[in-house]
Amino acid sequence: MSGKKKNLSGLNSGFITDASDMRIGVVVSEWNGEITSALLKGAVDTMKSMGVEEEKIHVYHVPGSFELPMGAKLLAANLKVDAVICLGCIIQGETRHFEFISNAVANGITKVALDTGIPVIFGILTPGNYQQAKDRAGGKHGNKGDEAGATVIKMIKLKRELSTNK
Ligand code: DLZ
Repeated sequence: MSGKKKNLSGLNSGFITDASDMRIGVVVSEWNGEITSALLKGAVDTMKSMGVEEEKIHVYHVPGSFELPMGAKLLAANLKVDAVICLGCIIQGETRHFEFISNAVANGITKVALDTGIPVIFGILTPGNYQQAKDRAGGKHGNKGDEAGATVIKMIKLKRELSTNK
């Protein structure tokens, strides 16, 4: 995860849609909170810059990344959201069960999206160490939160386009 192609920000350039009526849930892991707070700021700033209204962004926290799929499912079931963003940070060098947690989270998020039919965005860093996490949470490699914020709007737009063509 390095180099020019891997800069995570700037993905919304040239993309235009009306996002003012989009309702978006955000689930944030408390583990590695300094990093996940920066991801949250990136996601919210990007969504607002693309037209999402602040009061339509619903932010909830869970203890760790392992709880993100369940958090996403609870938001999807209980809030009238168009999509959910999951934000977390699992650091390989500091997490003994790195593979287990990362795979469980990726599979869980995929399952929630397919089961509920609403987009659930994977905004989770899986760096080798803490510095690599900082580099991708508002540092020299951009902010994966920005990427998640732009992705959620693109997926809602896609879903709406295909729904109206039925
Ligand atoms: C237990 C654990 C560890 C070791 N590392 C991380 C991590 O790097 N990032 C993260 O988001 N969560 C971690 N957790 C917590 C688990 O995700 C989970 O919250 C607990 O195992 C309780 O289910």
